[in-house]
Amino acid sequence: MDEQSRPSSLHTMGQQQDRRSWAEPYKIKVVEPLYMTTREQREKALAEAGYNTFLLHSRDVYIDLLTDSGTNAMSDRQWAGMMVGDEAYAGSENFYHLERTVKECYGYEYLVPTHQGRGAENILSSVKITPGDHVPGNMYFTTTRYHQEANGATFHDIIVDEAHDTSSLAEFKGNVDLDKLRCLIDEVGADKIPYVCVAATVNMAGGQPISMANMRAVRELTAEHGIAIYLDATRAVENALFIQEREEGYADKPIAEILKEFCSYSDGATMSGKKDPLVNIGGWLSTNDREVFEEARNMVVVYEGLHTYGGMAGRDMEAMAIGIRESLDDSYMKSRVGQVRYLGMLLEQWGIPFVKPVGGHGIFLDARGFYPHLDQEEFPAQMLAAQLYLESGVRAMERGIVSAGRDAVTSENHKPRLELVRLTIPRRVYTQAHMDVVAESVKECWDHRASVKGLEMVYEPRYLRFFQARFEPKV
Ligand code: PM9
Repeated sequence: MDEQSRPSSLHTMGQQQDRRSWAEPYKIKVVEPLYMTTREQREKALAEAGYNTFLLHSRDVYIDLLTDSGTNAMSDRQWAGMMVGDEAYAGSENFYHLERTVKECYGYEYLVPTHQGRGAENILSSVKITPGDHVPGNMYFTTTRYHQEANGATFHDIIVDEAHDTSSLAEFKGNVDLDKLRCLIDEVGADKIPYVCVAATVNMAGGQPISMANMRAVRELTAEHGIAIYLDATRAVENALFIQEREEGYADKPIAEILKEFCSYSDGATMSGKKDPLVNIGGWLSTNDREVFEEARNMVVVYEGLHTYGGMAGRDMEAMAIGIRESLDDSYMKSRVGQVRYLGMLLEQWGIPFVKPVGGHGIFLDARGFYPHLDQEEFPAQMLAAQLYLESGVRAMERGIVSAGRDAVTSENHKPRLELVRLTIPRRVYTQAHMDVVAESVKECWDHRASVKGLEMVYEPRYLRFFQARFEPKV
């Protein structure tokens, strides 16, 4: 129903009640059952999983907020698209559809498909980085930094200081600090910086957006030095909503237009299709640089698959092409972020500490606020995620010292200021009632916070340890 044909009472309600402003612009056609467990079952499951929520069986989880990655519900249009999958080894029709869609929606000239985002990161890092290089970014992301370091670069965090402060209400906490970038260029020289890695709605900062003005300024500064910008466009459409809401001059522009302008300040992008593009698997690397493209297209056949599928089935590429268009619908994006804000609003009323302002894809609980009596090396966020599961069967993810890993040179633990637990909201999957249950479950943990003890890490994998590390409770 469009605004004109809405009954006036509903229309008025729409103006007055927050809830109306983000009601889902879709209805449910297919459902999947959820399973409840007893506390006894959860205690056993958690112990077997070594207190790591990544190691739980999904059958033992009630509401799964581990990640918004690949957990999206596809639309009827996308499922219909799956039926026209062209599974030819070479030259799949669906690849050309995806290529056209990325060009039209994101504006990049060349596309290299990959099995998911880290496949694109691997290729970009190998193509662009020479050992001894430096890659600045607006906060690290786990897989992104891994590939940069594995290719011999040093990562430098150049995000604004507010990003590390859970209570700062700055509207664009994902912004690049231009002075930090300038200092790095002066210190190491522009020829040692193959590209600046700019992420939209910065995941590890709590899904915090970067402004158009800042992106433009980064472009101007790097252009002076001939440095390229590669965007982590994984959640760039979510970022566009924040620009529309908060930045002067964008209130009347559609998200699609904002996205295109935003991307125009970069030379290319890596994409995890499992987020914004509303699919369950897939990714891509795009670029406007013909040389980078040629090299990447050559590498993709070694690591991913032929350059017209890159590890995806034809049907997956079709679903992604359709999903990208759906993600650009303004009413969808408002409901998506609106649901995250609704959960934040519930937690706020009980004074539960989390990263403010609420970001795009989840609520990031501040584990230091829950457990001030725990040292960071007792893994407070890991423990909070475990406690939440124990209380309620809700699964969340640690985003603190465990995720941050160790320094590539000294092997010391990175000790991020942010010690967070992420309640990540899958797209189009859960209802408002689920958010109510989640909020009440977090409240239970909040009420019982004083008696909680820390964890000890008893198994630590070498790479991206948060996925598989095991812990035991301290006695
Ligand atoms: N993000 C997430 O849950 C899934 C894996 S890490 C726990 O947030 C960004 C900003 C991401 C991201 C994945 C990737 C990698 C790149 N950039 O998972 O390889 O948030 O498709 O993408 C996850 P893939």
